Amino acid sequence: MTNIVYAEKEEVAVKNNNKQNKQAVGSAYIVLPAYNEEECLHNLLKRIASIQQECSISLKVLVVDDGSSDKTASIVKKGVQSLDLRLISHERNLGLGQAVQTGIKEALTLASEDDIVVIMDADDTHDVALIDLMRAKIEKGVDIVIASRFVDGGDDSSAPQFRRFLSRGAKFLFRALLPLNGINDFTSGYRAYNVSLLKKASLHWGERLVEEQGFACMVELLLKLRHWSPEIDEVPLYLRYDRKLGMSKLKLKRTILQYIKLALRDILSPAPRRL
Ligand SMILES: Nc1nc2c(ncn2[C@@H]2O[C@H](COP(=O)(O)OP(=O)(O)O)[C@@H](O)[C@H]2O)c(=O)[nH]1
Ligand SMILES: [Mg+2]
Repeated sequence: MTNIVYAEKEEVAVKNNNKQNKQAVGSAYIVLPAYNEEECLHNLLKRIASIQQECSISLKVLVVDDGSSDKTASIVKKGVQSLDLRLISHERNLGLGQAVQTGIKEALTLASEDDIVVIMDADDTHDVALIDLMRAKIEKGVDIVIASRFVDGGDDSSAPQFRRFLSRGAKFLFRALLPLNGINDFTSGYRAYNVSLLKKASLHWGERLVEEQGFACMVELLLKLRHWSPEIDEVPLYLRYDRKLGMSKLKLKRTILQYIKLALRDILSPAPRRL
């Protein structure tokens, strides 16, 4: 069961007055999958609120609280400044994949074709200033923008060794096995998507758009979206793991197995858009 609660604060949308360009993005729906993120979520929401004025688009935040047992939900209900903030609650913990699926589904019911969906971690390790850079790329025709640790200017040196090892391993695995040329960071949890691409994929895959329960869901989404031949680009992500106050929720062994399974399944069943 999924409940949606609106934050107490009234919406104060930042209007986009520059609509002459047909491809101008209207709003960014920022999906934050959150599981026990009381320590960092408030800081992240404040950061998003603080960039509203300089952003040329309206920012709308959807927090998917995945059965947290801490104050994650009450932080969202309380609201932050003038931020347009909604809480979507899973009654119990269903995993990152299901939270991403719920967030995308909700964003797509609210968004228009000229909007973007941004998915990012709720642990305040991702730089909110990238949202506007991603928006600019999507306005130029890019369909998916990945905040990448592995391009010039990207950095993940503040992350624990095992996390760095895993994301590099995934990069080599998926670059070697899968035809997604030019992508360096397959597992980043921070990306922006063109809404029309997500709508096409969602229409096709329905509830099966995201089937992986764990962290492999980010790769799964990329693999499924590639059947629409999207233009994919990356912007450098300087990961601020030093701002993370809680522990990583990633389970190393389980995630490695999920990546291998995902790669094998994709290679063995290459038919495009299979159902
Ligand atoms: N909804 C949901 N989100 C989760 C779950 N596990 C992790 N997350 C969220 O997924 C994001 C990534 O997890 P995080 O601990 O930041 O991983 P790391 O930064 O890659 O080490 C964060 O926003 C978490 O709150 C889960 O079981 N359900
Ligand atoms: Mg994180």
